[in-house]
Amino acid sequence: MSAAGPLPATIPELAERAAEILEPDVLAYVEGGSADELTLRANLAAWAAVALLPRLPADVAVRDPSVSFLGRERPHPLIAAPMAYQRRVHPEGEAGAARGAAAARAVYCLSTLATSTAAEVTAAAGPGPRWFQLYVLRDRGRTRDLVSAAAEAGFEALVITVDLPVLATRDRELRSGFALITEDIPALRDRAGGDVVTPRQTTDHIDASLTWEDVASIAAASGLPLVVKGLLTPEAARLAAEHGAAAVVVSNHGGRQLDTVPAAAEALPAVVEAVGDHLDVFVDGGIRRGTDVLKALALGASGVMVGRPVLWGLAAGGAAGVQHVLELLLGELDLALALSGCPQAREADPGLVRRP
Ligand code: FNR
Ligand code: LAC
Repeated sequence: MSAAGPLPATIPELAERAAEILEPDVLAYVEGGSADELTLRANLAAWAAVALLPRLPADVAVRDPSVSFLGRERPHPLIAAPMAYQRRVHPEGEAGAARGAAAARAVYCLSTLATSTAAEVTAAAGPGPRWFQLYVLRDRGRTRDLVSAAAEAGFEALVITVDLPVLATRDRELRSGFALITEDIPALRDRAGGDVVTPRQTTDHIDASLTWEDVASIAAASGLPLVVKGLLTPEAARLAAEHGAAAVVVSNHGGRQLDTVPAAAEALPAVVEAVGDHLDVFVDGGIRRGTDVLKALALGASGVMVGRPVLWGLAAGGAAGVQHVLELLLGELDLALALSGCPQAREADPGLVRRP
C-alpha cells in the first residue's frame, strides 16, 4: 500500500492521495466524525470564519515561528495529535509517524490505543520530543504500567484525554465495518488474545467512571507535566488548573465524540481568557492551513495539534509523508506570518484577527 510517485505538493492533494490509498474501512474510521458530523464540519467552518487583519507594511524580511510551551522553547507550534491504530494507516505506524514528526521538529503525541509501545517508538524513531496520551483504563495497574513505560522511554508529558468515557455514535465507522485485532494494540494485549474487536469493544476498556480526582492523582504519580485534552469551556479549564494541569487542549476530538458541541476555534478564546495566564492552552480540530495555525496563536493558543493531516501524510508516504505534511503547514505558516505583518509567531495577538 505504498504511494506511487512523488508526494503531492499541497495539503488537499495529500487528503485525496490518502483517500485513494486507504482501504475503505480505514478511510471511514480516519475521516469520520460522530453522528451527523455537525461538529466535524463546524471545526473547519469556524477557522474559515475567523478573518486575518494584516498589518502591512512591516519589516517581515525575517520570520520566526518559534514559541514556548510546557517550559521549553519550541522551534514552532505544531504537535502531531494522538491518534489510535496508526499501523492500519501505514505499515510504518506510530514509529514512522514519530520519525516524520521529529524530522519536522514537531512534538509527537502517542495514543494509548497505539499499535506500538512507547519503547518501540523510541527505539525505532530515535530521539524527538514526545508526549504520551493516556486513556485511563478500567485496569488501573495496566494504566500505571503504560504511564511508567512512557516516562522510561523519555516521553515528556502526560496528556489525559477526558472526552471519551465511552465511544460516541459513529455512523461512518459502523457502516464501514472497521475492526481491529487486540493483538495489535499493546495496551490491550493479553486481555482478549487475538480477537477481532470493534472500536467500541476496544474503548470499552476505558474507565467511564473517571473523575477529576483520578486525573490529579494519576498525573501526580507519573511525575510528568499534565495536559488535559478534550475540554471546551472555561469552567472545565479552571477545574483542570485546580487539579494540577500544566496545560489544556481545547478540543472536541476532531468532531468524533459528542456531536453538536462547539467548534474548537469558537471555544478557544473563553478558555484562554479563563486560564491562559497560568496554563498553556493548546487547540485542535480542523487545522488544515498555515493561516489556521496563525489564527489559533492570535486567539491565544500556545501550540496547535494537527490530527487527520498527519494521517494523510502517513498514508501517502510513511515517515517522509508525515514530515512532508508538517513542513507544508510550516511553509504556509511562514508565509502567513509575513503576509499578516506579524513576523514573530510568539507575538501574534487578538488584534490580528476578527471573529465572527
Ligand atoms: C483521534 N483522536 C484521538 N484523540 C486521543 O486523545 N486519543 C486517540 O487515540 C485518538 N484517536 C484518534 C484517531 C483518529 C483516526 C482521529 C482522526 C482522531 C483525536 C485527535 O487527537 C485530535 O483531537 C483530532 O484529530 C483533531 O482534529 P483534526 O485535526 O483531525 O481535525
Ligand atoms: C478515536 C479514539 C480511539 O477517536 O480516540 O477513534
